[in-house]
This record gives sequence, C-alpha cells and structure tokens, in this order.
Amino acid sequence: MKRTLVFLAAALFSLPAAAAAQSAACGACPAVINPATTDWYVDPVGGLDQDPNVTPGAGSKSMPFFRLSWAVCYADDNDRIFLLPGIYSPTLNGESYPIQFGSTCSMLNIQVIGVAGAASTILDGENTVTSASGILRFRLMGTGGRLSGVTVRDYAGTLAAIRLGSTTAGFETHDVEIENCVIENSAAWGIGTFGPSGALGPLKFHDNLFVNCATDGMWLSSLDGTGGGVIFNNTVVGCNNGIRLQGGSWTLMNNNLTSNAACGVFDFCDPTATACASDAGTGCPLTFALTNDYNNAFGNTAANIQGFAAGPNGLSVDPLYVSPGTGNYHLQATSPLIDAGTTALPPQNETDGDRDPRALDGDGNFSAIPDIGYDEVAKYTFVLSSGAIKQGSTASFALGGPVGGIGNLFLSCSSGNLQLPICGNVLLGLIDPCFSSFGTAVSGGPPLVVGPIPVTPVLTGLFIHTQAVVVDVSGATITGCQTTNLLSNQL
Ligand SMILES: [Ca+2]
Ligand SMILES: [Ca+2]
Ligand SMILES: [Ca+2]
Repeated sequence: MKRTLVFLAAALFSLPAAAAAQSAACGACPAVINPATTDWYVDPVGGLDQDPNVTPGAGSKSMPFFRLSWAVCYADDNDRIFLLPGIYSPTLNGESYPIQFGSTCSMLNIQVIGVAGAASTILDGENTVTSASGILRFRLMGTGGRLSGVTVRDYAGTLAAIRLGSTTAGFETHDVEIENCVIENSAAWGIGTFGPSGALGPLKFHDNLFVNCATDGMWLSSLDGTGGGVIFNNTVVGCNNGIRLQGGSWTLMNNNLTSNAACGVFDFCDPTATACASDAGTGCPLTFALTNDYNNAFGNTAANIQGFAAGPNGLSVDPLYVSPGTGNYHLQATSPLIDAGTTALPPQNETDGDRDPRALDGDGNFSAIPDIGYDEVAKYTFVLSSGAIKQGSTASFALGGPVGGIGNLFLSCSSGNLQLPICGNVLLGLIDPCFSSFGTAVSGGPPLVVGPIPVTPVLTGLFIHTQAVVVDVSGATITGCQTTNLLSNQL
C-alpha cells in the first residue's frame, strides 16, 4: 500500500501576476533512471521553471517549479510531484496539456498530489484542450501511478479528461490509482480506460466526484477482457451515464450514481441497453466479470442499473445532498447513505474526497461504517482557528460537534493509517512520530491550544499533521470514540 500524504489546509488562493514561464522544451530522458524517490514541488502562482541540472535545488520545496508540465520533464520512477494550490491552465501559468505520465520516459509509480486537495488545486483545460490524450494520461511507463487531490475540469475533446491506456500495444497502463479528485465539465468522458489496462495490477478509482461529463463519468472498458479494477466510493452526478462497463473484471462498491441523463451504471454488452448507449451490444460479447453491491443509483432518467442486478445491499434513494444547485454534493446529516456502505474497503481507501478519514461513525451509534459516495460525514469537525501549524508557532484548534465529547489532540510528522479500536481511522504516523503532543478539551468548549511547536532539525522539511480523537463519556464511562478530519502544515 502506498503511503498517503494527507493535507487539508483550507487554502484560499489568489493569482497575482504570474511569474514568467520558461519556454524551453523538455530535454531527453535521463540516461540513468534513478529508482529513489525524489520529491518535486510546483507552485503555479510563485514558482519558476528552471533546470535542476543547471540550478541546483530547482523544483525543491524552497524553489518550486511553475508548471506541472515542467516538473514532468524531470520526474522519473518512484518520484512524487506535489502541487501547491492554484489554477494550472494554458492561459494562467502556461500549462501545456495533455500531460502524459510514462509516454516517452519511464515514470513508474509516479505520484501527483494536490497538497491542499481538489477544492483549491485545479487542472483547467479551459474548454480549449481537445487532445485525444485528454488533459492527463497515464501510459505503460506510468504504471503504478497515483493521482490525488486535484480537480480536472473543462476538457473539450472527444475522449476522456483523464485517459488510461489504449487498444494499441504499449499504450495500456496498469495499477493506476485516482483518488480524492473532482472531474467536472468534460465534453466527453471523465475517466476512460482502454485496451487491457489493469491486467497487470488493478486500476483503483475511489473517493472521486464526477460532475457534468457529457458522455459517461467513467468508461470502464477492457476490450480483451484481461483488465479491470476496483471502483469504490465515487459519486457521479449530472453526466450522460454514470458508469459504462465494457468487458474486463470490475468490483463496484459504495458508489453513488444520481441524476444522470441516461443510466446510472450499465453493461454496454447488454444488447437491450440502447437507452444508455445507442450502439450498446456492438462488438460484444466480451469477457466480463462484475462484483457489485452497496451502490446507490437514484434518479437516473433511463435506468438506474441496466444489464445486471443491484447487490442485496444496493440502494435507490435520494442522497439528500447539501446543496446540489450550487454544486455541493456533500451529504446532509440525515442522508440515508451515511453508514450504509460496505466495511470491506480496500487498503488504499483511507480518506474521502475531502480527505476526511474513512470510516467515521456518522449516525452516532459508535459503529464506524463507510458512507456511500465520495463524502464521509464527520460527526465532529476539526479546524485551525488561529495560528499556524509550523515550527515555533502556537496553533489553536476548534472542535465542532455534539457537546459532551472530550477531545484529544495528536500531532505527528508523518502520515499513516492506523485503526484505533472503537475510534476509527487515525491518519497520523503514530507508530513513528517525530513529534507528538496531547491535550484535552470539551467539544463546544474552549479551543485546543498547542505550542509553541518546537523548532528542531527533526521537523525541518517535514509536514506536521494534526488530528483529534474525541471520546464520548457518560458519567465516568467511555461510551464511544470518534476521529476527526486531518489538518496539516508547514507548506
Ligand atoms: Ca526517481
Ligand atoms: Ca460513516
Ligand atoms: Ca467529508
């Protein structure tokens, strides 16, 4: 399992006059692939594209690049590219789409991570990117890739905003994970998989929100039947179809498919599925295997599910979104999707689309069960109310939620994924903390205050993560425990 770096800074960003983009093209692939993990940073507001072979330190946290497409010139196997908040677009920072991972140079296991999450890290095609390779594409030498915490929007072409694979040999890709992303306003598909992609390691799409894709949110195909993947906890709303399945081996769990113009989810090789796709059944049958349960399909015009039956725990209910008219597809506290998913999450499903931990007890019965869809509802909220999570700073944190709980605050300098009994998912690296602290407060009461956080070489260059664990008490008896969302620092 890949380690997940989780950052939930509620970063508001602005776009002052952009630093000048460099116009030089990428050089040749490195003569020798460095299997070590190199971390690259990109800041589309204040970064500068320089050649790290000429300017030592270029692309580091203190000297970030300006464009993702520049970082891709230097990344190789096992590297991580951290994207700071902002809009990455052709007109604003000179971004050049499509960006392909593993097209001409080896980028096995490349990770691209929006450090502040999808709400403030925008890869914008500006409705001018029409390439058949989409806005982003993973290819064979990008096998093992991971994309986390970005919005990919406004693709104007006829394929997919995020394209994986091809029926042309050498273009397929495997073992790619896409998580915590928003894919919206695509003129065609949101994510499209093609050829035998996934045959050498399943594709993993989870905790993503798809909105307004003119064809399907996800086109999951494996035309030779050898590919496939695990598709968990996605929400697809307002597309033509939610999910199109076309051969291969797929597991669909905890997905939420609503208000799509044709079908929620369908088997393209069902020849009667013409209300979902007019050419359904052509080029079929294909080898196809499906595990399907705990999905919600509701309010899709032609059919909620076409070509197979919902599992015994499948639902067709109104999710009760917070404000769908304004694009807020989080769940109200009374949503029937809360605590309605399968508990059998794959190990990579650590957080929801907001990077709230999965699973949380959303209905207050002390049983932490995943919600259906991309949002996990938190009973307690955890926000930075003053200060900063940085060395030498004092920070105050506010706990929101039912009055009566006792909050314990934890800090550490690495991310982990630890299941505490009763409490649920703690995302801190508690097993190898470089620094930790502890405090108590009553929820609804005074803020939790930590600091000053020591200035120590141990902390320099590392992220500090904070998360609260809230214990419910009745008299002198602990009756329950909840983890909150995670906050991070030091960028
Ligand atoms: Ca490397
Ligand atoms: Ca839950
Ligand atoms: Ca959430």
